[in-house]
Amino acid sequence: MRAMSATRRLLPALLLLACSGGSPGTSDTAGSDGSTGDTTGEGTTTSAQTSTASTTGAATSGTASASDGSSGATTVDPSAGSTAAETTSSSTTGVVDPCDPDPCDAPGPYCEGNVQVTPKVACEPDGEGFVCTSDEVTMDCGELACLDGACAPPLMPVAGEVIFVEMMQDPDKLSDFDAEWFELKNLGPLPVDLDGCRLVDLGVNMDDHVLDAGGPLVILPGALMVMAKTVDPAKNGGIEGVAYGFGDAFSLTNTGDAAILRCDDVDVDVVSYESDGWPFGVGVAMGLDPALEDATMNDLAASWCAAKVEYTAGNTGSPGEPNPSCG
Ligand SMILES: [Ca+2]
Ligand SMILES: [Ca+2]
Ligand SMILES: [Ca+2]
Repeated sequence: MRAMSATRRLLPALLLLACSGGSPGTSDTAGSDGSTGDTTGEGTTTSAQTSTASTTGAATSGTASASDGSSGATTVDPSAGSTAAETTSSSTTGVVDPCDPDPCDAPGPYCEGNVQVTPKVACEPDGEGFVCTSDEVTMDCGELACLDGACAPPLMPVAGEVIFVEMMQDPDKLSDFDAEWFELKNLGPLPVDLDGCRLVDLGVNMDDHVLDAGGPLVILPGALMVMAKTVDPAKNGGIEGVAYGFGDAFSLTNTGDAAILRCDDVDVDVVSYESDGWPFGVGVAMGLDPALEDATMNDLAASWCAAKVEYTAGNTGSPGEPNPSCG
């Protein structure tokens, strides 16, 4: 592995050497300049040293062997050349440029919600001084999450970030093994990835299923996601767009059960319901009142109400659609 890497790294170095003339004398000179490159370009130097069968201790041997023509090739460094060029040009310029060096500091990119904001600051001469003009470029991260100023793969949700908002425990005219489902909502400001999270109960069925979607299972901010026994609308009661089918690995027991979304060993949300006092029934899903969307509020039976609108024959609920108010 190291050898392959070293060979790959060595090729550009050799090409560079060829372009710069490649005589040992040239390499020697560049090599001594390039010793500063060891601190900034340590990876390149290290791998090239390995391929020329030098001993270990890359940084020190790089400097010491600068007189050696072969290792000099590794230290022909574009940064050394550009530094020299800058020095030359600035020393021959007679006019003082108030923007050189650039006195205007641009802060790094940052996040506003799921939007990456990149400040753009420019220096413009103004009389004998200068002004710093600022602008910004924004980019919605979409299905990526804006994290530390960059669009990156979404993380798993933290506690309370994704909650259960609707459940069909006891479908009518359809098998419970085909037509149970529940609906999740992302209450947070960022997309989150549920792949690798687990569906767990409190021991009724000993359910403990790892969500394995074969890739990211992303729920966008403010969005709903339906998971069901099966993604097949012909079996699940005509529900299109089911994001994940959990099959027999997870059940919503009619007589009382718990649904737990556990991510990275954190209980993101728990709903533990009883058959008495909770507003679900045969062919009736229970939906969380949209005014009470909260991981703690949904622990209470009073925060939920029975669905009234039929989504398939004999069954009421709003899978994939916002719940109506319970008021
Ligand atoms: Ca059931
Ligand atoms: Ca809860
Ligand atoms: Ca719904």
